[in-house]
Amino acid sequence: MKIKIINPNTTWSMTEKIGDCARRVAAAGTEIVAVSPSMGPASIESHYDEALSVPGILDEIRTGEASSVDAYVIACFGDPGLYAAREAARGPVIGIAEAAMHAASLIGNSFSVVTTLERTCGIAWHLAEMYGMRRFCRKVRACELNVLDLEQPGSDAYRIILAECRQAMQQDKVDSIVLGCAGMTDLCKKIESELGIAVVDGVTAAVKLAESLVQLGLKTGKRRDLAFPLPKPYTGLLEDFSRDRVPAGS
Ligand code: 2AL
Repeated sequence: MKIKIINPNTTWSMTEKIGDCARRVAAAGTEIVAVSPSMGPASIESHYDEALSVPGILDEIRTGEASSVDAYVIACFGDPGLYAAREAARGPVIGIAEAAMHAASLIGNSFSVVTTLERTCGIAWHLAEMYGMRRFCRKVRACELNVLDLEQPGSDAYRIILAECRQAMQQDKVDSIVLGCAGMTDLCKKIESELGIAVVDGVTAAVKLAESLVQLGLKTGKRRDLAFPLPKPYTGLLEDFSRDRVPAGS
């Protein structure tokens, strides 16, 4: 099967890291294609960034639909454009916050999220609420790191994230820690072995969930809320998103 992982920011070092970590957990027969859209923000750390990342994500879904992709992962912890992407795709589309929170809820009764900037904590709480994960989520903790600090060799990012995870473990009394940024995917197992607590990374959790759904033959429902978008013209910068027909099989 083919899983397309869309890193909605345009920082390719992060995209490559995400692809590498995904391939490490993927089953032997799974092809992982990791991409960044051709348009979008360099990093996503606000509602504004999220909104402007969505056209690029939908463009990647459109090309994926033309190249036999079985499932998609949106690899940004705000899960930007998740439902719009589901409307445009036949196969499953999984967001990494959604995947990580659900995985954490299956291995314990409580988790804390450790994310990048304080200003993104509201986004994580909003997602927890929307996914019915509010009762599992004890705290959303920020490290006050910019997303792109995670891409700087020799930065203090690992030490700062590890310290925040340790605080979460000791103060929040949780069963697991959810990493709140796709750029933290490579740190997951290192933090886990350092602290001795389950650490859930959304990128790898989403890949395994996507594989399961594809193997079960489950696709995105096209009968109601997530039906393909109606054909209509879009103007200006969005002209290329115009649809003249609903895809077959809807
Ligand atoms: C993210 C993420 O996962 N990728 C990105 O650019 N921004 N979210 C976050 N809270 O740091």
